[in-house]
Amino acid sequence: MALIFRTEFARIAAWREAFKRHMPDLDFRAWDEPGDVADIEFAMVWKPPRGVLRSFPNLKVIFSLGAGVDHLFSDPELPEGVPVVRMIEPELTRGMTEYVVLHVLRHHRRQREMEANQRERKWRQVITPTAPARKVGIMGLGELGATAAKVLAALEFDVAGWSRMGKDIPGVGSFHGAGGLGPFLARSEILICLLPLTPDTEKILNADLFAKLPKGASLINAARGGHQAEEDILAALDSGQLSEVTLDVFQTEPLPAGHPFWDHPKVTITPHNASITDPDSGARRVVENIRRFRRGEPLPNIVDPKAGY
Ligand code: NDP
Ligand code: OXD
Repeated sequence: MALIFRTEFARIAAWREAFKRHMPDLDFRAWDEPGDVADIEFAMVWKPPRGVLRSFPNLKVIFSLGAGVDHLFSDPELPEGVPVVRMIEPELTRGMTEYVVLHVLRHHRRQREMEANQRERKWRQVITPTAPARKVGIMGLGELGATAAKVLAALEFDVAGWSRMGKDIPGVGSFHGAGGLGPFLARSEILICLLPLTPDTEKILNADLFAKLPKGASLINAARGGHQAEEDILAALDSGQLSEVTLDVFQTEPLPAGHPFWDHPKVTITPHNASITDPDSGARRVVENIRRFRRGEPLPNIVDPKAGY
């Protein structure tokens, strides 16, 4: 029984160690040393090159190294009938909650302005509303969005979310579907995107959507670069429709050196590290699933290929 592993990050040693700890008899193979591909039953991958997963004839389960699976479903040669299990593990969720809370608080308290004032030695008190008077909107109320929403609600922000189906989360308003989007946007002063990237959500963060937000709203996108029309973000910042944006993800990653986002005074950039799967907790989760699979039990978090998330 072999598991082939692929990451873009230089943490392969940590993953190898973690799998050894949690399942000592697992034959862990790095992507560039696959050995006899007939042995490979499991793949745990991030952005595998197109078509390669199809070349493992006995592949039983594909585990996504990330919560998002667009990196797999964009492969037209993804082997049919092999279940794709997405990553849900507590440290990934925790990391995203930290990111969202950090940047919501920065936007809420207008921290960018304070830092700009400090650079110019300006003593200027900026008065901001209280948390209950601040309306925060989260697009996507799944594993990550719902957890962040609950923590923001515990800080007493006025939080609502938008999803495909309505949700019942104490202290969090719920909007859903195409009909719910307009009213949800109309109340969102700080908008957070935690949607999966699917054909329905591609370029959803565009000029039409920004026009439906209150003037001067701000945006945090920690989901995918494919959600954002980057020219429209720049235009909305220039017009004042958006007051600031925090972006963890981009249409092209790494963000090209000449991109106008880099030195835009109203843009905060992070390098797609809002949250990264933790090797110990991620390997533990995959090993639990391999054991379930061996016992013939159903696996949690199998992606519906039709929905794409
Ligand atoms: P989930 O699948 O748990 O949640 C997705 C949410 O989006 C659900 O609430 C779903 O609605 C909603 N949704 C999906 N499609 C639509 C649509 N067309 N209209 C309205 N709502 C929609 O995903 P996670 O919370 O685990 O992760 C979200 C995304 O975050 C990932 O797909 C990934 O791209 C990104 N991510 C980014 C990271 C980073 O470091 N930047 C780290 C980890 C993840 P419903 O509940 O009704 O089905
Ligand atoms: C993920 C990511 O999808 O890190 O988990 O982007």
